[in-house]
Amino acid sequence: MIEHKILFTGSVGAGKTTAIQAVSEIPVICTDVLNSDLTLGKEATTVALDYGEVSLGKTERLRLYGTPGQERFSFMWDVLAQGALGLVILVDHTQTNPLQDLSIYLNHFKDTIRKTACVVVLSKMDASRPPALEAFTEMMQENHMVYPVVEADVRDRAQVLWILDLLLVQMEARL
Ligand SMILES: Nc1nc2c(ncn2[C@@H]2O[C@H](COP(=O)(O)OP(=O)(O)O)[C@@H](O)[C@H]2O)c(=O)[nH]1
Ligand SMILES: [Mg+2]
Repeated sequence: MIEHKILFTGSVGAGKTTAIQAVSEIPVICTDVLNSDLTLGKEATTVALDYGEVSLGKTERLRLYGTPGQERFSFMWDVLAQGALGLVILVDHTQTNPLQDLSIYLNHFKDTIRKTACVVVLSKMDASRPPALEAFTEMMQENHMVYPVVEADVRDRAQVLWILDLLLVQMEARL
């Protein structure tokens, strides 16, 4: 069995836990606790990590890790990024400045991104205005990062599998 480690990151509420739960074949190990920060408007939030698994055929398995969203837990981001072969950056497009949210993760994970595969996913599009997709691709280009920027509903298993496929295609192209 060949295993690949995939990391899901992005701000609080962007859909990391939801995405992993949508595809995982094992019960997702989830370390959400009651949120002490009421300004985030969420009852539970991920303080350490999420973990799930999905197999692809009989020979490959993806180990899916979700990072804690809040920047004050960013020491965990580096620990989790070790050995990752692909990074999914989730951007909650209902937020006031999704571009700025993306830049936090592009900056923090820039070394990982250059070494691995990456997909930027704009989430919660059903509840949001239409995206300025060019602005996102421009930001990636300014950082010399040529990776897909897509819209997806990560509650939908098929769409999360599609995101993983976008990563795998890049990983294969590198081999
Ligand atoms: N309306 C809408 N809600 C979504 C979508 N994706 C995720 N959610 C909801 O957003 C909430 C936060 O998601 P969660 O996975 O906990 O975010 P995390 O903090 O990144 O782990 C959950 O209640 C999800 O059901 C979406 O595409 N549209
Ligand atoms: Mg979470």
